Amino acid sequence: MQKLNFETVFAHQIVFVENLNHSKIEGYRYGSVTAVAHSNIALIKYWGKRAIQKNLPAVGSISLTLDALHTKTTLQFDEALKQDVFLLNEEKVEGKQLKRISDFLNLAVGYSERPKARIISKNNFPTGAGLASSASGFAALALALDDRFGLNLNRENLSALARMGSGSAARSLYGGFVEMKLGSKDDGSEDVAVQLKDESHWDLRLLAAVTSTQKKDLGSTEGMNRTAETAPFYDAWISSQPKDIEEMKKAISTKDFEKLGELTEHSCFKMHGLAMATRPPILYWNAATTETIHRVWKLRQSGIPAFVTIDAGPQVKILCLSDSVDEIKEAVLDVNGVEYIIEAKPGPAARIVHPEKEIIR
Ligand code: 2P0
Repeated sequence: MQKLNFETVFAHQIVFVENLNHSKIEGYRYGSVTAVAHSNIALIKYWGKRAIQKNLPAVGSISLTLDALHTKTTLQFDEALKQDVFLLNEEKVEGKQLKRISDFLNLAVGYSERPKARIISKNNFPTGAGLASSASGFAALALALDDRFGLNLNRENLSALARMGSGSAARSLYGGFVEMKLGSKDDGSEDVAVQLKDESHWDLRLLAAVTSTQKKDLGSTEGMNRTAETAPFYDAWISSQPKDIEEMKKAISTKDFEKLGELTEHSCFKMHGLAMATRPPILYWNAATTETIHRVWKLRQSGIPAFVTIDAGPQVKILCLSDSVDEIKEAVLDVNGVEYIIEAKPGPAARIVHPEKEIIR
């Protein structure tokens, strides 16, 4: 361990910003570590923050971790570096995106002098296109950081750390069905994610119909802050969320697929309706998004249980059961503008891996 003399937010497994100055960490580990975290799909959506600086969500949310979509991140601290180096999908990242990573490391490690980091990250899916790359990215980074500093944070505190990077990242620390809790305290101590059921609970399928691999014009953070400031239905969005959360938890534990699907679609369209009512309006969809929604609804009318959900991007995610996958794929691939489909199952928790042993797909 290399000794360091800067303050940290990690006081007794507590990762609250106000605990800066409370303790000193021992130091960091030489060499690199590699972590893998999977993306997640929100069944009950997160949109809006109650505290921007600490990144505290304004609503709780529920997600499903996805096996097929992941980020693999190798992290090394190196005192020889003059600034953080971030390679994403083999390309050097600079500017705003690098600053977001550096700010996250500063926040986690402390604002004082810290060794600079070399971060090599790979997503096995399109980045910044509404497939939750920031969720898997910050979850993997939080885990790698925990390892390099020997913090041994428990999962809840790891989720709080990841949340500081990106709200949805808190959920990617766990496998299966996950709840991001809405805290009431200003310090964020209750804003942690917990696992509801692990990935073996329910053999669902999530088909992501990719309609564009372009990066979105408006990031989620900016979008949700604009919504909070200008959307006339924002208060109703916040006040109606607890009921959706409770009903979704019941649908998951009883494996009620119709209810799970109905609630998932409701939360999706409530969020997008809210985004559309923002000034200026936010619309993440393209023509193929809308066409795919209608195609799935048509399939449902013909007796195939399938439900859509959409995040901050134009991809349509279709929740279904394993025996209808082929039929749905065929119908949706036929939609003009659908480029390809990613098939996912409930995925595992974020973990430290041997860099060579878990090959990115
Ligand atoms: C979600 N989304 O629950 C919702 C649904 C997109 C639509 O969380 O500002 O990247 O970094 O906390 O987590 C995407 O927003 O936002 C998101 P920040 P994040 O998955």
